[in-house]
Amino acid sequence: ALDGPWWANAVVYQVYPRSFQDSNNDGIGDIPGITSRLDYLADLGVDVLWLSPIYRSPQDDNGYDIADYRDVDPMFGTLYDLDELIGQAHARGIRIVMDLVVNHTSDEHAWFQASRRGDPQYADWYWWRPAKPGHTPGTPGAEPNNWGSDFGGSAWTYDPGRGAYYLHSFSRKQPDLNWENPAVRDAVYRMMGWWLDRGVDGFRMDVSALISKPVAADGTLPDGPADESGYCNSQVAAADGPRLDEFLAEMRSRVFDGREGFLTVGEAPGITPVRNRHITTPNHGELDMLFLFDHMMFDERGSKWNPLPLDLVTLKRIMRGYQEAVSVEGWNALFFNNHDQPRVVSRWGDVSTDDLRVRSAKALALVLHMHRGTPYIYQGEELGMTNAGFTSLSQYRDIESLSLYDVRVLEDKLATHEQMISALTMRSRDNARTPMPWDDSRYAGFTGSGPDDPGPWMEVNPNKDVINARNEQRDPYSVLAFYRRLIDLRHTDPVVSVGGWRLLDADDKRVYAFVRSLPVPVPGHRDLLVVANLSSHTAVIPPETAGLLGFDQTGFPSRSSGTAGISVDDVVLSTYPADHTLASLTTRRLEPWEAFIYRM
Ligand code: TEU
Ligand code: CA
Repeated sequence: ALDGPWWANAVVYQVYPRSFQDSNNDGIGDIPGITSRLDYLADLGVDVLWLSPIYRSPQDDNGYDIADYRDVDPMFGTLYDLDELIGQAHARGIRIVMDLVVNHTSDEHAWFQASRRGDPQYADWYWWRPAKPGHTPGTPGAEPNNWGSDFGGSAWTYDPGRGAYYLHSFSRKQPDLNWENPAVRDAVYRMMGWWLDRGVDGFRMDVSALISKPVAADGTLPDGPADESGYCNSQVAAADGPRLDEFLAEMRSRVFDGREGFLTVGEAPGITPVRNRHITTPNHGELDMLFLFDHMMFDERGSKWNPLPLDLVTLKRIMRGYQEAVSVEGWNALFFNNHDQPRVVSRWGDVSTDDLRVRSAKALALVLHMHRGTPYIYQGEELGMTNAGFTSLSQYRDIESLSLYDVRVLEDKLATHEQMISALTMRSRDNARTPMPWDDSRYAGFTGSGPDDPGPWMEVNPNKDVINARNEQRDPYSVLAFYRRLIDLRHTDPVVSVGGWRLLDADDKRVYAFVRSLPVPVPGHRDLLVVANLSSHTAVIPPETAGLLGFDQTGFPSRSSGTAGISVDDVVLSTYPADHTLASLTTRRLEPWEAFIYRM
């Protein structure tokens, strides 16, 4: 009952290299900077470090556009710097997982250059298609189908030299690779093996759900249902294509056979929980776990640019779907944050006062980390970092934010300037990309502030005087200290790592509660009850949960199992002092953002 894969009690930490630590004061984070902060990560207790892309790249999409898979971008350092990082991480017992961006390359990659020229060896490595019959190539409406790029506009760009369109699910500098071509797959697998031989421990596979496209028998790619932009986002049109399982299984056997101790996690918007179970069931030999996105896309109307407030009942329903689909086979990756999402404490927490920010950051962390699955922490989340607070377009750097502003405000007139600025404030990816605040100095210890230093590539969050690593390292009640406790609990308590999960009081609008328990009783391991008031109001512990705490149906402690016998030692962790939570357990009343783990 206590067996699980090694990653069941592991916690992964994602580093966005550009914004983590600058070592040479050019304003951009780099690999030696990450190495210099490994002790911070070891102290936090994380087991795996996932690095967003550091490969050679024109940086059109901050490195998610790769021009050479076997080299490091000079902006981030050298291959030898990376060897040093891998060695130093391993010396601290931390594994390194690299980002693997192989749905597309940069248009500056040698493969695309050769393909564009029509070089016979590479001609078929990308998705080249003719204009729609009866249309003049390169004119509006002549695109091969109605697929839209995630960054706005058509997913097709006409190349006059080659006389055809190429597909790009993201920017026109990110052409999609043609996975139907076995030579493409072979090149990818050999590159992956090269990195594993160099010492990396696995891969996070970018948009892994997109690699198999729905090709018709005549070679065309079919139209999909159009959204408010008039296009069908290619992430919708091409999600979970017909050969996905085949490609992933081939990759597994070609790259990983005979290797051990590695981790594969796929980014999978468009994959359902049931398909997640199939892909992550070990004997299907595909991927270890996936990032699903339903819980990142329900608090919006039409698109992420029309955000809605948190509806907790819906969030619970989605999370329950994820959990129940893999209760017997398969696994989950757990996350509320990454480099593409706004900060969760600004999104679903309460940042109106610092006290509420701290409590809501802890409550959200507690809920996430107590699910069954492998938790991912995105840099700065462990400090309770908030959104960037930008108010002007000139503060943004992200290609998505800037190009969607143009499309929605200037071209399609779907939003006014004010509406889009306010949408960006809530949803821009740059909210997660401000430099890591290490201390309260001018640039937060991220980069130099000497007279000749250029300063950071993106503004430091203005609240760095309050929210920074040094402050939180000194404070035993900080968000950072709380994350340390959560990680420690996963390392030491098998109920957390391999226990089952059961939702309580699904319809309660404020309280998120569930039970974790081992499938068969094991002496010394008691069930854990997780109760969290995810609201800024007081809340009543709802009936099903109260029943487990020994309240009878009239709401009073029943004589047999009442809360009378419980002690502070049964409160494993709480966002309030343990004796306060003990009192809450007897009154059935929860403070705003009061969240705790109770050993039953
Ligand atoms: O993101 C793909 C993805 O799922 C997008 O929908 C992403 O969530 C969206 O841009 C947010 O609005 C991956 C990377 O994580 C992202 O940084 C890259 O820009 C993208 O792929 C292309 O490589
Ligand atoms: Ca640098």
